[in-house]
Amino acid sequence: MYNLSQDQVSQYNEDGFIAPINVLSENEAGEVREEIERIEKDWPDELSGLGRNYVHLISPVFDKIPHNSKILDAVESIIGKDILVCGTTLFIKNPDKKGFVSFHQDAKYIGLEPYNWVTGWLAVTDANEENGCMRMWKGSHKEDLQFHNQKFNENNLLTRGQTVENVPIEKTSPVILKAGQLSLHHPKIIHGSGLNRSKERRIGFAIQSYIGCNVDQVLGKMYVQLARGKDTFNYHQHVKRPSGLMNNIDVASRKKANEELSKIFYSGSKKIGKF
Ligand SMILES: O=C(O)CCC(=O)C(=O)O
Repeated sequence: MYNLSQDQVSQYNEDGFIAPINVLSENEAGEVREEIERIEKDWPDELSGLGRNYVHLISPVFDKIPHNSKILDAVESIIGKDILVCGTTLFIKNPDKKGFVSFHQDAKYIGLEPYNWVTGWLAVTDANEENGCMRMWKGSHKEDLQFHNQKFNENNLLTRGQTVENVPIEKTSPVILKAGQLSLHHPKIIHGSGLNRSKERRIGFAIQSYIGCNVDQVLGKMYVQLARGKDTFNYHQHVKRPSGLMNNIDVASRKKANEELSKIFYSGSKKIGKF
């Protein structure tokens, strides 16, 4: 059992995140990277734009991640034993690009209520200050949701370029992870990440998010899988786990899931971004 200790749960409640949690070996993380690069090579458009979402529905290698029992043990310590996976997203920063993630709170536009949910971020490559690891503003999850400026800026990896302005960088903590390690963060914590100044890709596999089965989607429709326990509320559409890499049926259901997700992301917005 890899449940969090009492101290770790207290730390999560106090800071709004917990890291590092050892999940995959370096080799296993390397296999995930290979799978990403195989898909990029053989199906060049598949993981770009909106296609960076719900990737666990098209590849058994990706599918294994949100169902990993070490992650689920830790998640159970935070949201309880009935756990649904309602999304995955690849956050890739290539060294020759200027990608960044503005400071934001996940709960602002995602429509998941109540906040009995947690986001996992698995480092597929090392993540450090040089290559633009996430930075968390400890304790900011204890405040209400903040105003977000919707900037739709070119290199921002967020859907609307949603930004909490004037975050004091010196009060934020870098989440430094080795490939295969995970962080877990709270729906309301203010976090973001800067440029990749290294010569290698920085790849994060976000499980956004693990929700308790009591969590509803108030803005649209979500495709979920039962990861542990029971879904006693049955609020969401359940979707099958993939039977192979890029099988037609799986690709079609992921397409539907992404169309619905896009409606949620841009609910109430006049403009649509590229993800
Ligand atoms: O990958 C990043 O740098 C940011 C990801 C993020 O904001 C998230 O997973 O909530």
